[in-house]
Amino acid sequence: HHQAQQSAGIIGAPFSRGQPRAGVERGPDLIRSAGLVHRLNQQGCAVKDYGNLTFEEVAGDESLGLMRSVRAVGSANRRLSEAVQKVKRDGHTSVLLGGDHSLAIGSIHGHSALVGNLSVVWVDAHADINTPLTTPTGNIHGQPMSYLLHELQSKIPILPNFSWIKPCVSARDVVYIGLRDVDPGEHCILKLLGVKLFCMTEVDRLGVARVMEETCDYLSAKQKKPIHLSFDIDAIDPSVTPATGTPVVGGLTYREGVYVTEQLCQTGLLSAVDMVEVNPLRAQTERDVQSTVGTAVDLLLGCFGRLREGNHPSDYSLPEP
Ligand code: HAR
Ligand code: MN
Ligand code: MN
Ligand code: MN
Repeated sequence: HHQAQQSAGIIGAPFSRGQPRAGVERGPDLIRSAGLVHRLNQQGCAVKDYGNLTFEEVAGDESLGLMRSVRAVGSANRRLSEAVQKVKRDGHTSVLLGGDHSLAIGSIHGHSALVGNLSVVWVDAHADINTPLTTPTGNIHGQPMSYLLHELQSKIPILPNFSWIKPCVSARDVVYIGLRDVDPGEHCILKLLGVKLFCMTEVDRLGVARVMEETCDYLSAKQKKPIHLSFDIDAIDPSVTPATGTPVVGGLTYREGVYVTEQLCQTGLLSAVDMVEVNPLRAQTERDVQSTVGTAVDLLLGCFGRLREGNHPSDYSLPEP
């Protein structure tokens, strides 16, 4: 059950315009400072760090009804999509360090542009599937899935800097894990499209082992598509990962989160990962920041083959006396 090591191509996206709270743009550098690259190398994973994207100020980005920073989100994601395509072209598993979850638009778009049809595993307290017309907040980090799904295209209005986005994911290829704060419009969409989901009720009922067994069975039933894991740190319980913009009580434990990443890694299909919504300015204490960032790193290590039973290189030779 040991997977061949995959290399990681890291992209930092210090971007926060998909939501109103400052600080989430510090995510990429914080996660790197916690030793991500070194620890991936230590576990035998080759890493290329592509550095941080830079995002120019977008002039005249006035609100469109409730929707804020539409042009900035559109152009940042266009950049990100290009960057993910480059990482995939170079043969790496793409690792997006966010930034807010609106970045999933460019990350999934770019991933799909290079590998074709893919599966999406969305681990989040929230469904992030509001359309610009159902959003109760106008925050685009609550909407990325709506732009990506083929089935929702007739519900999406024309938006500035969004015309490059081509829907690239089918509802049947999506699995949600960890949901516990879903808006009425989102719930209607999820039921209408019959999206596979394991909300916290299902995690309670089945346990995480069965949730992951069913997730992997569901995704490999038809054909084995590359998997895009979009991990919002707020999926984990805020007692563990409090440094995030919209914490919701009653989340996944640290162990459940790590188990999700271990099992997805073992499929051998994991092709891109997003780690988003780490916001140090939302923490009360430095310890809260460390707990949140440390958990984000451990989840990423799990994606690249770290096992809690321990690991050793395949060429390890026991020292002889
Ligand atoms: N559903 C709400 C909205 O659309 C809040 C969702 C945003 N929070 C997130 N996304 N962190 O996962 O605005
Ligand atoms: Mn083993
Ligand atoms: Mn969330
Ligand atoms: Mn999210």
